[in-house]
Amino acid sequence: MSQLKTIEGHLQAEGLRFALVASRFNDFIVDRLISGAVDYLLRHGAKQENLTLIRVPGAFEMPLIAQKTAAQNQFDGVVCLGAVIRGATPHFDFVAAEVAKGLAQVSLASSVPIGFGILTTDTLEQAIERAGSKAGNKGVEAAQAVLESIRVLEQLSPAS
Ligand code: INI
Repeated sequence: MSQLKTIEGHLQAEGLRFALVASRFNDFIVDRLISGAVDYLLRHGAKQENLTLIRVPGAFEMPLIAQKTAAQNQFDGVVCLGAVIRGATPHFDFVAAEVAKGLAQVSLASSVPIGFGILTTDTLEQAIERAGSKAGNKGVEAAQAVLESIRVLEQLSPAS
């Protein structure tokens, strides 16, 4: 593989501006995702003054706010953070499906990298595990994915 011409993103965030769009719903989980994402970006060279936190009510509202955020031309990337946890009704399925589909559309339509740091779990315990304990931190993963995507896009021509 090493002989192939390769385009890949480096993980240096210096000079980049990020929006973190985070839901208030399940905020005790989401706050850990925010902490993980912020910590990751700062440790990779981002400046605190270049990080903006935007709060939204729940995951369902996230695609619209992410779309408006991406359209501002103020941010190089948008990290979306939330937690959709299954309850006793089908509400979970509708919210989880809409946020995933909506954020994918926003990313394609805006050409701004959107990180999908939305936990979709069957139980609260699974969410806790993915918010900074034994199964990692989805906020960190989403921040890294956005940073890497920004750096890849920089190397591709605007027309592609
Ligand atoms: N929003 C979430 O972010 N996570 C959830 O687990 C959740 N559940 O399960 O209901 C949730 N619902 C609220 C939804 O995102 C909207 O904010 C609400 O329906 C108002 O539009």
